[in-house]
Amino acid sequence: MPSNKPNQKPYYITTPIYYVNDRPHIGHCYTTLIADVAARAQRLIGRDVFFLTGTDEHAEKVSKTAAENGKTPYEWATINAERFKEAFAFMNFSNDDFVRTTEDRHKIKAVQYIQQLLDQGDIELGDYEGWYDPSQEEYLTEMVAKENDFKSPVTGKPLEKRVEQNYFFKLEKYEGSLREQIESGEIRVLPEARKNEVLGRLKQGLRHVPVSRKIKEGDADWGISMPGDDQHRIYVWIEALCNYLTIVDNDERKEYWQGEVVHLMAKDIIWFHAIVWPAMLKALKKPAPKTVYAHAYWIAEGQKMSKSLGNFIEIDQLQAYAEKYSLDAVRWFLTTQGPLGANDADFAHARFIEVYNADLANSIGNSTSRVGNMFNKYFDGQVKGTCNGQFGFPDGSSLQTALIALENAGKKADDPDRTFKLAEFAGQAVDNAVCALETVDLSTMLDEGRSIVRHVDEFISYSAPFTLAKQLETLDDGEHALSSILYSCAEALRIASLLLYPAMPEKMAELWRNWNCNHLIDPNDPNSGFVAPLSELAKWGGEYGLKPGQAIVKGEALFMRADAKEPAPGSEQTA
Ligand code: ME8
Repeated sequence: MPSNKPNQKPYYITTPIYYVNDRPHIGHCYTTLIADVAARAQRLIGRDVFFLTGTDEHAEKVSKTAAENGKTPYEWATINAERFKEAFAFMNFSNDDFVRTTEDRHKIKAVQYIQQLLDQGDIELGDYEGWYDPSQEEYLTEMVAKENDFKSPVTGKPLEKRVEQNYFFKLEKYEGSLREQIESGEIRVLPEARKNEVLGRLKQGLRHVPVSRKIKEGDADWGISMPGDDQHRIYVWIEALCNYLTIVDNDERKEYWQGEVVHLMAKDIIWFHAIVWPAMLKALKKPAPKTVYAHAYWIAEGQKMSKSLGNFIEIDQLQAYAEKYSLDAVRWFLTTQGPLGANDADFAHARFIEVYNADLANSIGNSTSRVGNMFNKYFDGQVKGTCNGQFGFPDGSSLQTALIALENAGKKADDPDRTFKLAEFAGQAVDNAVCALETVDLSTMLDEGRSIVRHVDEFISYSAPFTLAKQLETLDDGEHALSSILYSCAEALRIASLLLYPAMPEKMAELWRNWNCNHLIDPNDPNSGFVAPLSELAKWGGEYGLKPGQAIVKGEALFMRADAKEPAPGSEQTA
């Protein structure tokens, strides 16, 4: 049962480590963005977070493309690892580390784990015949190969029948315990549809998996040797999975593996993460990850993205969008419209504009600038008085005054008995958001933030403070009513901004600077830590709430409205 009481254990979130045969694209940025949003949200609720991403370098396809480009594998890996680092810095990811599997800190530990498995008899030498997918560098079972017509299920390229003498990990030994761990929820495979898939495939039985590749003539000198046998290299997948542990398997970071471990990836590689890796961990006598979350795919303008179609959304295109609409708008669109659930999501320009205008320009952007403008116009840019956010009750004189003003202006409220409890509404939204975070349900978390903004919009339309402002002379408590309404709107928006921060750190920090909110240790740095946990920051009128006398600077609108007719940035097409 999810709870809104933050789990106090350290939180360790990872992304796949990406192949460096090529440049990063939207898919790599997406998974890392989701991890970033989750990491920022967990830090916001006050947890000790470690967020790891990085690059997977010892793949055959890396040495092949390096040769095609006239570079050594390491030179080519470095060029692309730098591109990943730059792209991730551009996306404003807050990863605590970036691992390259060519680093000693990874290689040394990975070899130790393989050695331990050899010593224990979990790994043995033997003959192996199977269907190899060279584009994915993995063996497929006979059944999966047949189902896919002996073509790669990911790239459609033909599979190769390979017979090799290899070292194997006895995966089948862990079949029962894996089933138990997944069924009982000790390892949560999310979303639910993926859990059923994994359990279904597990029913077909497990067999041992190769953990090495025999060196062939003409092979590039690339990869880590099997301990005690330099005729074999550690199979890239097995070595890559170890990164999650190698980087925290030391005195300073070891508590992260004892905490809550969350692995994020797309559905293509769930098997390795939900089955092979937990079995290796069991054999290594290490705790299992708590969550294995496999999202679906991005497609582009309705089509699967592929090299042959040349329709991959590259980082340059995301940069062009960010330049035009702001980076946080791109982060927002990808996070809220992406394939976080079981279904693929389409990156379409028309949809981007629709979401940008509806969620950002017309909603959070418009609400904050309206409220800021009213403070400026009516109260010299200062918070006047506080309010408990309740309107329409026997003691809710403010709302009655607003309604009188409305009537004086010749308008009637649709429902004169309507009540508003903004503080309660915002508090409930915060609780719901914290609950949603438990299952990495980031869309719900962000939607709770948006629901507060919508509620404020509704309250503004209902109480019409701009009409009230014109009647101040004729109403006894008009000024008090106006300040109560504006305070309640601003305080609710401030709480909403906390929930929206993980997706839009720069824009929310901009708002906090304009409104002089001291949520961050350094208000000028959207990546600096929070001064207190969310439960304190989000308290209505609490220590971090808006205070009488606090300056509200009008500032520029956070998001300008976008014109749907403008061409998609970074392309010639029109929407
Ligand atoms: O598989 N939509 O690396 P990789 C969404 N090195 N996400 C996508 C995507 C798309 N269209 N395309 C790719 C590897 N991704 C291994 C991983 S981990 C121990 C080793 C994302 O470069 C998604 O996260 O092929 C997917 O799982 C990952 O990129 C695959 O990255």
